[in-house]
Amino acid sequence: MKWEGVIKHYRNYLPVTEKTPIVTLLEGNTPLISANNISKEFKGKIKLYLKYEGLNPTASFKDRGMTVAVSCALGRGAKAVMCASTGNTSASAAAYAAAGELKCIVLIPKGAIALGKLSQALLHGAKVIAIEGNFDDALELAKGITSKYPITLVNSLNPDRIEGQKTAAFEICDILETSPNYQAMPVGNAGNITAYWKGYSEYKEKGKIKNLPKILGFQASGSAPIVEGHPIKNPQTIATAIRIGNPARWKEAVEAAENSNGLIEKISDEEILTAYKMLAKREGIFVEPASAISIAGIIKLYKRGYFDSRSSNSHSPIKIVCILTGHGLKDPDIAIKESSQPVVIPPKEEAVLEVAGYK
Ligand code: AN7
Repeated sequence: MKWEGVIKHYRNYLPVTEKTPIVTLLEGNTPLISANNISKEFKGKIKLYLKYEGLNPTASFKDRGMTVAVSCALGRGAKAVMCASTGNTSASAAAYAAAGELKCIVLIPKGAIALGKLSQALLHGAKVIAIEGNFDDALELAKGITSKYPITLVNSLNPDRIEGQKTAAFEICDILETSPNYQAMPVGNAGNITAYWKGYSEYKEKGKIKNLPKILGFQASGSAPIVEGHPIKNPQTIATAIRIGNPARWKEAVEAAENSNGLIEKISDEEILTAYKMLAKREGIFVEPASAISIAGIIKLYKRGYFDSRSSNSHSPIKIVCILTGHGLKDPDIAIKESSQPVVIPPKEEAVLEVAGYK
């Protein structure tokens, strides 16, 4: 079947009418990949799937929400959109605004967004404004300005963003022909966890799935307001995408974890980087550090015995889907920093063979 983007595919579930002008870059329909090599670590207990959202048009999951947010904004006569961003939202907003011929203004924390994301927002022609502050400061500004001026806020506080992003949950169920037992994902501003939970819940209501997955959300240790139970003034983590100290959808994130009988946990930068390299080296999948937290989280819970009691009454492995939210090329600096550098040699066969281990 011809893929025409998430709005056309799931339009009965989305807040669009015949009149809504659809701005799409044919986002969605991302692969659900079996992590056959990493699954070996779990000794048959877990079957791990990876939802590779880095393969969306701007290389993150934000595109699902942005197609709906920008289309609906345009339908309501908007001329401009604004967001605060740790990077991916700004890249996506800039691209969809360009496609929809809207003005786009993005507020980013100065010096704290990955190179790939900045290059996208700039090249797509957004007005990129760096704030001498963090994401939370930028979001406060964006909320204030969009409440006073005719500019549509396209952060995930905008319900259209959540509507679009819930389509990833539909895709997972459509492909598996059931729901997974668990779903693991990073939590930053907490829009995406809200969206997935809404998606699964709607599919259950419609009778498309029988059971709801348990939702496992992960925050970086230095930026874990939900886990700590209070906002973090100066959040820190190498996973800049989720360097957020006061999530806008905090309450909804807690509800998703509690109502699904899942949890929200914190993971150290070291564990994130280990999983980041493991995904690249063992599965051939390149993600940005924030996305690797899903795998790091599952490994941590597995080692702790979290899944032990949960599969005792079944012989088949438990199905876990990890959401890989953004592509590795978004943050090339960290990839290079975490790798050994190329060996420099004279252009001689002997020298190549020696370095390659054939001599
Ligand atoms: C790769 O771009 O908040 O919990 O401004 O880029 O829905 O915020 C990005 C968040 C996970 C967390 N993974 O999702 C932004 C921004 C990646 C991300 C998250 C983000 P939410």
